[in-house]
Amino acid sequence: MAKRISLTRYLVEQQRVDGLIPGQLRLLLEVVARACKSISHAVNKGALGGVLGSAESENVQGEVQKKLDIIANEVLIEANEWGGHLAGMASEEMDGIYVVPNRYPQGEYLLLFDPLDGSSNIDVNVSIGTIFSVLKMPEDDRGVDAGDFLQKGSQQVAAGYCVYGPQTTLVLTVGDGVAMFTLDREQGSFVLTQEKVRIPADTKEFAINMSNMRHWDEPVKRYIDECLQGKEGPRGKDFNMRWIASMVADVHRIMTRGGIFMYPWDKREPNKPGKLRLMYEANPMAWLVEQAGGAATNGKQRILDIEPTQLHERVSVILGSKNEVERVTSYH
Ligand code: P6P
Repeated sequence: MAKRISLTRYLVEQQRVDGLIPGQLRLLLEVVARACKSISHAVNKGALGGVLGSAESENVQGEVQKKLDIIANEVLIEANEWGGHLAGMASEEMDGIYVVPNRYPQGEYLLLFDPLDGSSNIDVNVSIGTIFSVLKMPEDDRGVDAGDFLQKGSQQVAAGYCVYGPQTTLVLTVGDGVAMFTLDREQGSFVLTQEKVRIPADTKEFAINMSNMRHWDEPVKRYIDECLQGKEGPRGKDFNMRWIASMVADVHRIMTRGGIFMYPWDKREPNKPGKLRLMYEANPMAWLVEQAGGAATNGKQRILDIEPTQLHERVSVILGSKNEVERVTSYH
């Protein structure tokens, strides 16, 4: 069996090779990985850990919080606040930003995360995950505030997710391609299991919540309708559909075998640009997908070029196999 390379060794060697991972960023990524390991253990306990079900509270999005949403958020905050590598954090589960307390040294990075995405799947034992994005504090800065987080996705210095499924897999980019690490529970460490991940440019698999079809805009209806017509239709081939309703799991399938994922704008709430959040869901996933040779747009422009105006702003998401994303975008 090929020699197993740990996450730590991979990051150290990458740091030596291309300097894309300064020491503080390597520390940040290792701390986040350790936090994901703790979250994985909590998730895997399920009913035995008394962690299922609702926390009887709502987050800033007005969504009912699951106990594990809050646990995962606390794990990430507590793991990262003391290390001296961060100036602040932002989370789907917190209204405002979290400034590293004065009793700890301040670092130059900003960490944004959805601590447990897909939490409606927790109680039914379907894969869920953590999504994270890393930005740098603006140079001339005198103290972190919410405005420092409002940077385009193209400014990210690291992005990744950890999917808690049959395996616990950490997927990471620092701008030099995408690597995947599988949690070795016997060693208690993440081990490199794939690098230079590539998404095929074409696919026969689309992921969208079909129950919203009557609310979609015409370009999305046209694209899906053509897929449904199969071999006899304009696409000349049959398509398959998947919808796990856990973005991390749907995106991981696409990172692994291609496909197109869509959560487009729809007429249900016309003032909302989409359901998914730009800063800590769409931006990290868009960078990972592009780093693996795929594409990610909001139907009209590259997601990574969107200038954010609010921490929790939402966006329409079309991402995955490059040729399919370009086709849908051309229909808009
Ligand atoms: P729907 C999970 O709540 C999430 O934010 C994404 O992970 C997922 O892709 C989407 O919402 C599912 O939404 O409307 O199909 O339940």
